[in-house]
Amino acid sequence: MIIDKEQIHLHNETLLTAHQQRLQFCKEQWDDLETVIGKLIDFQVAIPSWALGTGGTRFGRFPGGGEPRNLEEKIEDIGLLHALNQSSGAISLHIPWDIPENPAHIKNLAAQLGIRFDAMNSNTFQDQPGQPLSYKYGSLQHADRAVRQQAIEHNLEVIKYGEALGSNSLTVWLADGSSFPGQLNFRKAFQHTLDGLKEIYCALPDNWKLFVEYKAYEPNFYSTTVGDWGQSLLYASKLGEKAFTLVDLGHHLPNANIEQIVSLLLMEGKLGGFHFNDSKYGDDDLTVGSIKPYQLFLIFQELVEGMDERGMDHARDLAWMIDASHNVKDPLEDLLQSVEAIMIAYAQALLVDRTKLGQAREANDVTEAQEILQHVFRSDLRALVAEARLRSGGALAPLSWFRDRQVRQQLVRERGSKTFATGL
Ligand SMILES: [Mn+2]
Repeated sequence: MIIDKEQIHLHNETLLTAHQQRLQFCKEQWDDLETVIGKLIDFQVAIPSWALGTGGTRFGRFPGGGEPRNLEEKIEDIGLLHALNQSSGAISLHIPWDIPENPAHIKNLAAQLGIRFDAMNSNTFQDQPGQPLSYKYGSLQHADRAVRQQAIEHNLEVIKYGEALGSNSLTVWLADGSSFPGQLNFRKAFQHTLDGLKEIYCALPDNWKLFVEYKAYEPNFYSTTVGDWGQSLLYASKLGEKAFTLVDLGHHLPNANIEQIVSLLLMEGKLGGFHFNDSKYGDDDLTVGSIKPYQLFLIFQELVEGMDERGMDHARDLAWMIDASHNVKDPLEDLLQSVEAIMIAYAQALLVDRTKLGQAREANDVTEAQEILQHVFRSDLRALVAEARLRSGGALAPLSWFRDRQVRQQLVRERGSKTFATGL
């Protein structure tokens, strides 16, 4: 389904007066909004191919119909999101779920929709049909060299697919670990994993990055071989300058101070990528900003401050991606909400008065520091995000557009009500 730009234009016209009033209100409160709007226009968040279908748990999955049946339809869905919000101009693929049979055709289709290929993702957390050896007891950490070799070769294959599509990074998330005390020699598991990552790292093309993603627990429940940012940083530091830590919001133990983690990783030049989602209990994969929007803002405030400190380009120097798998919402509606939440938090972070915050910190004025942050957090900046969309050719109200035009119903008619997208 391709969106007609004229339809978006007509939709925007009906909302324009109200939008301009809200924008004017922002302009009266804040200085230098043109810079902020320019940065919002540049900022793009990649959508993973596996978030386009309804997620599930081990207890069940309840697909909503009209899910993309193949890679082409996944790209079309992201094209639809991007046409509406102009901030979803990248796709992150997963191998083997998204093996491109004809890379040139796939590349061309994505280019037509203004979509580039973000990080490639390997999968050694499941056994695939016909796979000779099992990952039941891990992949790169495995006691058996042959299993480790199979996992390494899979990652090399993922790099090849990525090269064919124009991606320039590989994200490795390992489910490796142990579920019971005594199961694993921690040092051996680490060393095997490091050796495997070294072989993968050596096969990276010159302009590629390797992201080492960590996760505290699940599917293993006693130890995880890349379990936290310290372990990830250890691997990334030993691997070399093309290796970075990737932070996924949902991959921490409850109440972890993620804003402090990103601040220190940026200080070390080792933060490479970021996965957005939200959670109440663990890796819940909920809509970004649906549970802890203040935490999201605090993280963005550290991201922006830390990137500026190093002279980094907000839009290009980190890999931004949504990593969610919601069970009960329309995936496309959920992604529109997630991108909106990210853009709002980013806009808020851009408007923090850092000079005043610095002065408050120097004076140990804790109350004032809180006031400075919460003043921005409690300001309604949705009109700024909408203005960035409007100037880029997107819709003023993407979710309303999606519902009013009955996009999901159209997709169900095109694809059927019993479709299953590959994913989690
Ligand atoms: Mn992730």
